Amino acid sequence: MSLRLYFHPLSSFCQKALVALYENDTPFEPHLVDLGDAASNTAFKKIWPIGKFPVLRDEARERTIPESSIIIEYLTVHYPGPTRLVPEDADLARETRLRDRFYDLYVQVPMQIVVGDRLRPAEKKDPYGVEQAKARLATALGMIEQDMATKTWAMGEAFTMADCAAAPALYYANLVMPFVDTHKNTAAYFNRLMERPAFARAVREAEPYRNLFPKS
Ligand SMILES: N[C@@H](CCC(=O)N[C@@H](CS)C(=O)NCC(=O)O)C(=O)O
Repeated sequence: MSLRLYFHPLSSFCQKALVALYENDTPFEPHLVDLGDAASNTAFKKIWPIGKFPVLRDEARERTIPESSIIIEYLTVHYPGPTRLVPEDADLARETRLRDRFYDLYVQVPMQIVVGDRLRPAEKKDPYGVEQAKARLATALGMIEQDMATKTWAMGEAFTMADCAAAPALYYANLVMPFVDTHKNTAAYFNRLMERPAFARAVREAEPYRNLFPKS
């Protein structure tokens, strides 16, 4: 098998890459990275010293591809399937990338700050950072609520990379700042994402690790 994905099932950015792979039934070898295990951590950092997953390895092309969006771009070019995750049209592709960036930077990243703070030792907490992250997340959710008033998927009728990013971003954002009772368009979009087989599979596969998620 040519493709190997270094990942952890609970990780939101890894779920984003998994949705892309599952969406097109792209065969790959899953390689679970346990950052809590010194040997696994060291081995992974030899592949990508930054130490963040997902990372895709393509043995056939001798390429190592970090960063969830870049992985999806790579799959779209070299392992295309029935769901075209980055549109061919340049303007639509740019719009897709903007929404992908939006979900990564303004939903996932603030969500990670809130969750990351829960894992910090008591004397290293950053309440002001958490406050700022929650404010940014609230702004982003308000914008999504307007954006999703009339659309099925983030780009309209076609499921794209932007939805791969949105699915885990909204899943975890809802645990940090529940929105389903206050943002009806976002909630309806989130329900559609939850029902999308590729994301439903990623959520199901993360279940055995759910107890690792810090609730507070
Ligand atoms: N920009 C990266 C972000 C990846 C990322 O933040 N991954 C998290 C898991 S969701 C991670 O590796 N965390 C471990 C760490 O930061 O040490 C991407 O899009 O792939």
